[in-house]
Amino acid sequence: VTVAPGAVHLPGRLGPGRQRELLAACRVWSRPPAGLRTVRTPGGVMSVRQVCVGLHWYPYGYARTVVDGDGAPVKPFPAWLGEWARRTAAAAGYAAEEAGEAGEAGEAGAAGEAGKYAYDIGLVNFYPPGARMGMHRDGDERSAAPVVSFSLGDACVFRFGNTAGRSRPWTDVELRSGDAFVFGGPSRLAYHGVPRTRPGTAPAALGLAGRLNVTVRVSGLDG
Ligand code: MD3
Ligand code: FE
Repeated sequence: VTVAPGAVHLPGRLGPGRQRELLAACRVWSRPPAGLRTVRTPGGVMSVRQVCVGLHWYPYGYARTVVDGDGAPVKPFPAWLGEWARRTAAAAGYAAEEAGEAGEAGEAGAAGEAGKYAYDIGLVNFYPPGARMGMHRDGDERSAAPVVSFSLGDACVFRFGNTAGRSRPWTDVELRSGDAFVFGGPSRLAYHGVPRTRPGTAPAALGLAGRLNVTVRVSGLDG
């Protein structure tokens, strides 16, 4: 479902088994060192708690150690998460072959490999009941590759705005456990936020109280 140019909602992208797998990974990533932490921005303390793999996001940049936590090295970004993101981006119409410095379609081997979106960041947001995320845009990545988001647990209201500022017009979309959302092209720098979650709406079998969102991104930084 295309919500705005470049913004594609894929409801039910992850079945129950994949949701359990991703949740299990999030639980491992959340443990110290370099585990779940509270983020302090110049504007105050975020109600969402966060953990990153691959690269650590802090206001407003990326680092290889948890600069606003325990200083430990960030956990490695798993190859499977990059595959999930590439396949999901492809399902939303973003063909991996268009990325990077790939040659003509059909050209020999290297082009296909070099052309893959080199996803290297997993950013996990945990929303306890009552948590929200204010309208913002994500401009710290030096890559135009689409951001892929996976939702787990409680449903939420996701607010997708415009590139001009934090105010209207916007579109509110309900995101549920297992949904994916892909943001690329003209939507990549749009303002967005999560004004509320819906506590108690997580699938009972998942065993998650609250909401988790995993965004998969390309930093554009050298390995
Ligand atoms: C649109 N997370 O981590 S996911 C974030 O549900 C973030 O936790 C929200 O906004 C959440 O930065 C929304 C959807 C999302 C993620 C990244 C985007 C939308 C985006 C980057 C660019 C444009
Ligand atoms: Fe964001």
